[in-house]
Amino acid sequence: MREEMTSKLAMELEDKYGAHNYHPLPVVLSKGKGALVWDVEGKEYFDFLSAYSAVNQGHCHPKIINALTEQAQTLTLTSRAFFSDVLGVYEKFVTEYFGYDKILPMNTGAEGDETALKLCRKWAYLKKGIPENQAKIIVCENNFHGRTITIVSMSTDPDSRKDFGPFTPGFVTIPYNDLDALEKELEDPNVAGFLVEPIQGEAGVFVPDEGYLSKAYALCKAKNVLFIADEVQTGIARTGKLLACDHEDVKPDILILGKALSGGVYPVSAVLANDEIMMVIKPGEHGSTFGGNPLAARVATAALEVIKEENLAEKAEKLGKIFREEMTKLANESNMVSFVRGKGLLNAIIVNDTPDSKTAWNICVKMAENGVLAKPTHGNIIRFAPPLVISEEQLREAISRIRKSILSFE
Ligand code: IF1
Repeated sequence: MREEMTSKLAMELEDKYGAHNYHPLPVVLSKGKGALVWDVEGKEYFDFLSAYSAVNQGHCHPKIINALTEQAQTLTLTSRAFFSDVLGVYEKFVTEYFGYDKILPMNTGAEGDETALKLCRKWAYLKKGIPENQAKIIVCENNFHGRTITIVSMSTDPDSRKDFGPFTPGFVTIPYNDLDALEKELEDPNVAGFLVEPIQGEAGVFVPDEGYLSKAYALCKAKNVLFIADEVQTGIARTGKLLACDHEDVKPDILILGKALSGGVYPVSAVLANDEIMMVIKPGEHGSTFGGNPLAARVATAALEVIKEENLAEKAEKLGKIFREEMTKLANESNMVSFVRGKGLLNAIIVNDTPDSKTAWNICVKMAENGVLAKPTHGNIIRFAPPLVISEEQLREAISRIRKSILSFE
């Protein structure tokens, strides 16, 4: 007989039997629908994290769930040792959707970044003529691209790196949003690529200056260096355009997608590029057991159709403006909030306290009590990223709860 599940029991089980690689808010979720989630005791919350922008289409979107359940009863995994009747159809759909010749399908965002790094290096040796093992890839300080050893080798966050060495060589770090620093590093003929988040999510929703992406792209093109955009978090309509790069009409040489590519229903990631880059990888040189599986292909297709059918990019643009207006009013009223920043429905408030203070955490605990879920990113920054399907009425209700929570600390 299964013991009656309670929040308390669920937390005890995770504490006893699970690795302690997270410090979750004390909330135990058991149901999700659209912009709403419910805990074990039935308390309702607005989800303002969306699993870090993986649930842009809303929790358990019926169209995506139907695609999942239908395919799950037909064929889930073949490996790439064989063809399937679903993968090619998906590959055509997604390459036309984003405007590239080809896709290399993977599963997690980190695998997408790793794939992009391998693609960039191989292109450097076979096409740019950089001497073998000399390729360098430029990355930005405070980047977040995942948790693998090579990816944390690019990180400047001590917590991501400590005691995980030795690290992968071949990365050059420059300040984010600094074109002079980029131009200087691009003088090195062995630079193969520039990997960048169009908005730095984990770092605290750092939106670069207008024109940064397009000027960075131009500097890379002038030096035959690949512009690689990690849109795992900013992509799929989150920032008010299909891709954050679209705000500046930048078309990355290599595009990395993940998270909401599946609407949060299944791990699906993708690397997109044109033939002169993608075709440097030959059979047997890269892949994964689950990469491009029929379930992922059907789920991702449905997830991308939902984005267009429900105009979620336009919604994110419109509702994001309302959110930032209201948070700016709050910042003017309360000395708890310094300011708000973001694009579309990827926003963050900067709490007026030191990064090592517990204030942001305590605000998030109070917001949870008031029915809004969010989590601090670094120290005193709280990221707000609701599912893009949230209605204006729901958004305004959540904003009033956020206000109430923050003003209760005055
Ligand atoms: C965690 C952060 C966000 C990403 C970008 C690649 C990946 C991510 C721009 C890797 C993943 C996730 C990882 C998750 C929490 C979350 C996160 F706080 F870790 F940094 F969103 F900001 N590129 N971000 O944001 O994708 O392998 O996870 O599928 O590790 O706790 P993944």
